[in-house]
Amino acid sequence: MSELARAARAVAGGRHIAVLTGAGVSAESGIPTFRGAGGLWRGFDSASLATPEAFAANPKLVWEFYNWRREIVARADPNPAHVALTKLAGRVPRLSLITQNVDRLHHRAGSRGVLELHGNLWEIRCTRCGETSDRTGDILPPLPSCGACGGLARPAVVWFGEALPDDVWSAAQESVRDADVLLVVGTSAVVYPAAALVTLGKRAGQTIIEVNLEPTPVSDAIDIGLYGKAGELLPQLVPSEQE
Ligand code: BV8
Repeated sequence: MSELARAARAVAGGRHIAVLTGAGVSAESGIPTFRGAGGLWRGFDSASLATPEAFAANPKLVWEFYNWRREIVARADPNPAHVALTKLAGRVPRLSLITQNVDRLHHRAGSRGVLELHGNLWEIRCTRCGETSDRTGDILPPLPSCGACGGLARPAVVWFGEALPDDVWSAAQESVRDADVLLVVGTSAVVYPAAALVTLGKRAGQTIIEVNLEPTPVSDAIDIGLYGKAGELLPQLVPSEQE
């Protein structure tokens, strides 16, 4: 039986599918990934701009980086990988979608209850009073200010060195602990604690399926590896209505 057939069989028979996605699931929507060729912006490594220190040192530059990403995401559409996960949620008893992405393309594809480990690009948060506001689709000024107190606002994402939102992180661990299948899609699995969800799944004895262009540091822990584009592979894992 091919790896693809094994994976489709595991998914169709799953009681609770946990899915962990990374930037690779949005690549076919034209969103640059964090690492690899797309990971550079004006010669800056994306990760070096995604830190509180970079923002404190040069908020204007960091906002230029995030406004550039907001513009790209605003013009992008969910791709067949996002749509397949939305469909899959309706074809299995339970699906938990956990993402490292901040583009909300899963939401735009119709996924519900998405656990955003690293926040999102559309909301901004005041660095003074903490007020968070949804600025989806807005073109922001070079240094956005808080609507409530006028303080400097920041992107409502989790930067390197910052803790993940407690409630989201606990819910993600809970979902993986309970799942019997873990689908790891389009992540280089180098960012923690998100990548630790794979080890958690392994310990829980579930079937782990990796969908990526290439193997990653968690590839030894998985049971089935599907290497190719998520937009082409994920639709083949969705059980038909009859199944
Ligand atoms: C924390 C939001 C503690 C911002 C992001 C040393 C060892 C281990 C860990 C650490 C360490 N030093 C520091 C750390 C911790 C650090 C970390 O993990 N660093 C790594 C880089 C070494 N982690 C943190 O700082 C985290 N916080 O630890 O806090 C703490 C606790 C209490 C109190 C205070 C502090 C916070 C991490 C969150 C950082 N924020 N994003 C923003 O987006 O601007 S992470 C960033 O990387 C993105 O969210 C991205 O999603 C994420 C992971 O990257 P991927 O999604 O995997 O994307 P990537 O480009 O890497 O890979 C794409 C993959 O897709 C590739 O594999 C490619 O082959 C594949 N692909 C491409 N195209 C396709 C495809 N696959 C299929 N189909 C395709 N078409």
